Parts: sequence; structure tokens; C-alpha cells
Amino acid sequence: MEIPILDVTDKIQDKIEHLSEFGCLVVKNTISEDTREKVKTELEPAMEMSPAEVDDPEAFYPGNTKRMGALVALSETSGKLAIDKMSMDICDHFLLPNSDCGYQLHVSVAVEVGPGSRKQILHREEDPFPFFDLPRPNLIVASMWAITDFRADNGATLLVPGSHTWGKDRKPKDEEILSAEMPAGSVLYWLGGTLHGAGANVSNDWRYGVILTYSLGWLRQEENQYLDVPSEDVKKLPKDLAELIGYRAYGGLGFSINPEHFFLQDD
Ligand SMILES: O=C(O)CCC(=O)C(=O)O
Ligand SMILES: [Fe+2]
Repeated sequence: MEIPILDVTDKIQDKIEHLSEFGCLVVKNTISEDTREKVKTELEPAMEMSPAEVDDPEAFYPGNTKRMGALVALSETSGKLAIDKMSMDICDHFLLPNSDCGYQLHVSVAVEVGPGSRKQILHREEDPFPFFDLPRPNLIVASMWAITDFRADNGATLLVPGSHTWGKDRKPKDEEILSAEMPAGSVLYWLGGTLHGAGANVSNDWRYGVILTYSLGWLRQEENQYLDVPSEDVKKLPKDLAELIGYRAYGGLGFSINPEHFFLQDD
């Protein structure tokens, strides 16, 4: 198994087939340098407030890593990435069959992995839903937008291709854990059942990525978008983005009868 690499110009059907088979996929040439610079500039004040964490070997997040959520509130360009057409086509394919009421933004986090940061513990984005046995039905689609180059030595995401089909007793061998190297401007997709984690950064520079994940509309979101994007701010967002972050009802779940919340309409 490998981590397949396609170009943004390849057909969406090819992208879906590769993601389905390998549980992960790199798509190159997706965002311009201008877009990457905008993301960095818009998020800079918030990232500066996120002190690089000190390492605790038991912790889920490795040390010397900066993280910031609430990206839809903080960065208009990140909001545009959240509703990227390719991501929406991929989510339509993997998530709609399990949720005819749609899907939602599950996590929005910018993450900078700094020099000396150790490997993150391998995990599945779907682990917070242990009710389902492995392999679980598709609950989550994840993406990582490369703002800088992702290299094996600066902490590129580690993935275990094919692990989205494994049962609970199958553990990865060392040679099955691969590094998702990709040039800046690429996006890495992986399924919620695919084992992965940030790699160790043994270089001298920072690896910068934007994580945007999506979940079935009837699940609880991992990041609380109602706190991170207050309703006053939501009214200024494009309707599709407001709905994606959860400001809509899904098959009756999440309604509000407060007339102030005119935007909470069930389709
Ligand atoms: O930073 C990475 O490469 C992966 C991060 C990740 O998997 C997570 O935070 O859930
Ligand atoms: Fe993860």
C-alpha cells in the first residue's frame, strides 16, 4: 500500500476511488501561494497567542506545536477552504450515504509543528465514537491543507494506508506507516477510519497545515462551532458556510424557534 498522489486537475472520480481504496490521498497544486499567504496573515495574531506546548510524553499533542481553532471566525480564506468544491464532492460521496440530512464542519485547526516535536500518537479521527465497531461506517472525512512543504523530516503527517478497513486487532507494522510528503499548496485527504498522526520534526523549520474535518450531520461536532463562531458573526458568513458549521437544523436536530435565528432552517 502507498499514499496515492493525484493532481487537482485529475477527475473527481479518480480521487474518490483512490481515497476509497487507500483511505488517504494527496492532491497537488490545489491552493496558490497567494491563498497560503492570506491564511498565514489572517491567522498570525491568533497563532501568536498559542504558545508552543511543552512536551508531555503521555499527551495526545506533541510539544513544540502551535494550534488554533475557530478558523471560520478568524480567517475568511480558511472559511473558503472549508467549502472547497473538491472537498464537498468528496464529502458528498463518503458521508451523504450515512446521513441524508447532510454533513458539517467537525474540526477547524491550524497546526504548526516545530523543531524537536515528537511523533503524535497514531489514532483515527472516528475514535471519539466507540459505539461503532471497527471498521466503522464512514463518519468523518479529514483534510490537511499544506501551507508549507510537508517533508518526512519536518513532521509530515504519518498515515497507514488501508487501515480504514481493519478490525480492532490489526496493528500497523513499522513499514506500513508512511509519511505524506507533499509540496506547499497540496491537500491531504484521509478517511475517519485511517490511522494517522503528525510525524516528528527533526528539521529546523516549522511545518504549517490547516486541518478541516467533516462529520455526519447527526453526530456531535468535535470543535464547538457555536462557541467559536458566535451567532452575530455567523450572520455575516455566506449561507453555505454558516450551514456547514452547524447553523441549520439537520432532520429536526438543532432547531431554534427564536425568530432571531432566521437562518436555522431545515431543508
Ligand atoms: O498534524 C498532523 O499531521 C496530524 C494532526 C492530527 O491528526 C490531529 O490533530 O488529529
Ligand atoms: Fe488526527
